[in-house]
Amino acid sequence: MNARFLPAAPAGKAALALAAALLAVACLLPGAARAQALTLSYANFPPAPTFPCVQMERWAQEVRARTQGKVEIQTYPGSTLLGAKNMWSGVIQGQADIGCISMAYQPGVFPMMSVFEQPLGFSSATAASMALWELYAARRPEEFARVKVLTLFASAPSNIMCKEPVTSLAQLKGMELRASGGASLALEILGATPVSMPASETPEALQKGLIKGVLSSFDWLKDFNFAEHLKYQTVTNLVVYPFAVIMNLDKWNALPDDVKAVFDGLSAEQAEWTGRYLDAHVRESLDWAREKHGIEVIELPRAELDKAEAELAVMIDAWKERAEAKGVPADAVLAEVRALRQKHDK
Ligand code: 3IO
Repeated sequence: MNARFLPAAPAGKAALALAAALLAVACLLPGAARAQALTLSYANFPPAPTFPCVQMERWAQEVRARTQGKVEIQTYPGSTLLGAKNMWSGVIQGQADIGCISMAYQPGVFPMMSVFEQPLGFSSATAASMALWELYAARRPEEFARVKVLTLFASAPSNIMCKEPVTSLAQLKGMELRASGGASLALEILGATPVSMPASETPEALQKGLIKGVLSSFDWLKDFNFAEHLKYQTVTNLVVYPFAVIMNLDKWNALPDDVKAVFDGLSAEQAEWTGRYLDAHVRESLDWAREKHGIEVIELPRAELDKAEAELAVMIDAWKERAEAKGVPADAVLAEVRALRQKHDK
C-alpha cells in the first residue's frame, strides 16, 4: 500500500514462518506423547458437580497416576456423550468406552443386583457401596456378562425433598414425587404417586411443575441446587440407588495386562472412596441448605417409620419372585447382602 509498510513485509513473513515452525514443534511434542497414551472415553449422565461425576474425576486421576500417564481418561459429564437412558446400550455398542449407570433406570435388567434397590435398611452410602462391590465380586452375576464392571457404588439412603412439608405418611397420598426403580415402587406402596425419571431429567420436571419433590439422597439439595425450591426435607432413610461403572468388553479385552491390573486394583477402593465421599457430602449439603436456604428438616415419629418399614416388606418378596424367575438364588443372595450390611453398617 505505501512504503512505510514495505520493510515490515519480509519481517512479517519471517515471524510467520517462525510461528509456524514453533507451532509444528509444539504440536509434534504432545502428539508424540499422545501416540503412546491410550485414551478412553468415560460418559456420565448427571451434571459435573454431582457425586457420580466427582467419583469419575477421582478415578480418572488415579488411573493417570497409576499408569504413569500411559492411560488418559477423557470424561464427559452431564450427558454430553451418552444420557441416562442410552448409557447401558451405548457402552455395550462402544459409543463410549466407559459409562456410569444407575441400575434403577433399567427395571428387569439386573435381577440379582437390584436386590440393592430393596428396603434392606442400609444406613450409609459407604456400607451399601462396599456391600454392593463385595456381592458382585463374590457372585459375578450373568446380568453383567456383556460388559466389564470397573466399580460399583450406591447413593446414600433416600429422603423426601419437597415443596410442601410432609409430616406424616398420610400426606403422601396422591403426591407426585420423582423417583426411579425400587424407590418408585416404595413411594407407590406408601400411597404417593411416583413419577419415574432419571436424575438428569428432574430439574426440568420440577420447573414445569410435574412433580412436588423427589425421593433421593440429600446431596441433591446442593448439587442440583434443589434447596432453593424444595424447602421441606422429610427424613425417611428409604432405599439406596445402586450404580455401576461399566466398560465396553472389546475395549477391556484389548487393554494391556498392566493396565487391566490397575483398573482391577481400583474397583473395591473406588467403591469405598465414593461411599465415604458421598456420606460426608450429604452432611455438607444439608448444612449448606440450612444456612443458605433455611430449609426445614422433618423427622417422622417412630411409629410412622415402623409403619413404612412394615408396608415396604412386600417389596422384598416381590424381588425374590422376580429374581428366582430369572434363575437367581434369591434367598442365598438376600442372606449374603444382609450379612454384608451387618459387616459394614455399624
Ligand atoms: C443421584 C443420581 C445422579 C446424581 C446425583 C445423585 N444422588 C443420588 C442419586 C440417585 C438417584 O436419585 C438416581 O436417580 O440414581
